[in-house]
Amino acid sequence: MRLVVLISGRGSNLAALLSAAAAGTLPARVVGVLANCADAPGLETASAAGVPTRALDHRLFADREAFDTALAEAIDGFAPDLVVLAGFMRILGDRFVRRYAGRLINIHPSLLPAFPGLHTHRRALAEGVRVHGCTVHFVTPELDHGPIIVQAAVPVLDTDDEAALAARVLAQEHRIYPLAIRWFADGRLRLCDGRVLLASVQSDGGVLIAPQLVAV
Ligand code: NHR
Ligand code: GAR
Repeated sequence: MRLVVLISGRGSNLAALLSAAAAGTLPARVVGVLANCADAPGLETASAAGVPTRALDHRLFADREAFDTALAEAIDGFAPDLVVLAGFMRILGDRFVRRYAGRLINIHPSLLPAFPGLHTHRRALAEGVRVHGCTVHFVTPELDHGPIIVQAAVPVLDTDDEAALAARVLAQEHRIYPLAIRWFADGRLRLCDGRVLLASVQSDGGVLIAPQLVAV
């Protein structure tokens, strides 16, 4: 399983995937890392792990479509089975998303459908929710609305500020992203007619293909 990971910043989710792959708990290989800014710290993490990187500065393109086209060409050069958004901060257009339908996933720092978009931890604190978390989903043209693969929940504490809450959520991101990608690599996970299907092996050795909420 060949993974291409798209980042914009720190790359701690990328690091979690690299260490899971190195530890043998993720049967996949990160074959390329792409960023939309040359100074994304996560590019260093990739290089240190021996993974080829490319930076495509979105500001150098005439419009979103031109950026998306160049990004798709760079991705296809790595011939990935799965494209992984990990803290990638550029909204992708319909054409791009359709090209990778069923093999493009994102991790979002909220319990979707709550708090799509940006500044999720700040908004969760402002709303006073008592439970927050993160979501891995297939990417569809509508931002942060794709079919949900897996979520993790954390409590919101009275003492939390944005940084404390973000750190609690991030620790869960580092667990569920490798998990979801392992399901995909094992051929258990797929998108079918806009629904997430997850296959599970039963105790009698049979395989049950069921909607995700039933199978987990
Ligand atoms: N693209 C599509 N079509 N669908 C999704 O679900 C996507 C996507 C691209 C990225 C990640 C998402 C997140 O997890 C993601 C999901 C960027 C923005 C954003 O507003 C919002 C959500 C996400 C990523 N970006 C601004 C833009 O104009 C730029 C913001 C910035 O640079 O700081 O693209 O949260
Ligand atoms: C993560 O919390 C990720 O869920 C979030 O940005 C952080 C990236 O951290 N993604 C978005 O907000 C996408 N708009 P990382 O670079 O250390 O993985």
